Amino acid sequence: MTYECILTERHGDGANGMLQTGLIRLNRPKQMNALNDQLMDELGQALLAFDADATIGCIVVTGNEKAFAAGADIAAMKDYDFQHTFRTEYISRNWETMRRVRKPVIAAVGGVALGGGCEVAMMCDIIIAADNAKFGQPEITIGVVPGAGGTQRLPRAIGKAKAMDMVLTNRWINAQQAEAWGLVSRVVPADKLMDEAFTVAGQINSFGQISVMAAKEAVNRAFESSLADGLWYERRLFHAMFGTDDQREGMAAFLEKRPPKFQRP
Ligand code: CO8
Repeated sequence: MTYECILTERHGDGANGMLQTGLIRLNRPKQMNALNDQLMDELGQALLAFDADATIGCIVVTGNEKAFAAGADIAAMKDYDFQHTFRTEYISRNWETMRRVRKPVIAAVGGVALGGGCEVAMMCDIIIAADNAKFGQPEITIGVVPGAGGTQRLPRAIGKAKAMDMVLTNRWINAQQAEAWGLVSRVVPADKLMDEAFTVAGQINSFGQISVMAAKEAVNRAFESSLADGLWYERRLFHAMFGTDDQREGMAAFLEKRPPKFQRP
């Protein structure tokens, strides 16, 4: 598959049945990786292709050292009108693809993650930030509001007060604040960003794939359900794990004091 607005590669040699990591690099450097329709289409296709590839365990999405992404492409959308966008879902039809991905997706964020860029990062399961990263929702400054989760995922991540501050005043936060506020899970020096992302992905890849996918599903459920429903769902998934070879192998290996050999494709 040839893409124009993203680059893809596989990371890891896949030796001894080790799962590999799929890397997707947003690649419109002249536009600070502004997210146009083509880029979002390609991102969705690449995500689904890696998700369907049995040799891939995790996906890393990144940009470049200046920009993860500076938001939706303002030049591309400036002349849109409501009737056209509503009818065709132009600009929104391809922003939800990430939700269909069942394997973990890690955002490795260097530079700016603004507007739709911050929203794409928040769609991922884990955000690792370079120490030069900046997060913001500047839509208010160009006469619109966030449109891909900024008003929904941000308050869930950092709470209403801070989310309101960012969305209403165009307050940007740096990597350290983002970590302290709970938006990102790790901050590393910029030149170590990809090493860290691949280390985290490699660690996840070493575990049983079914339990990894089930764990992702269960955590995401916490944002979609009541506590009682979520706890019920988690318990059912926990029970279901006892139908897997990986559960038998994982527990046997622990008791036999040896590394587990989880199922591989
Ligand atoms: N769209 C289009 N082009 C952009 C964007 C963008 N979002 N951001 C930067 N660029 C372009 C600039 O126009 C410029 O192009 P050129 O060289 O041709 O003039 C080039 O990238 C470099 O940008 P700057 O010269 O401005 O570089 P600076 O280092 O001075 O500033 C910034 C970098 C801070 C990133 C600045 O460019 C900026 O503020 N960008 C806009 C940020 C913004 O407002 N983002 C929000 C956009 S709206 C949005 O994301 C809504 C998402 C909703 C999705 C809904 C889907 C359903």
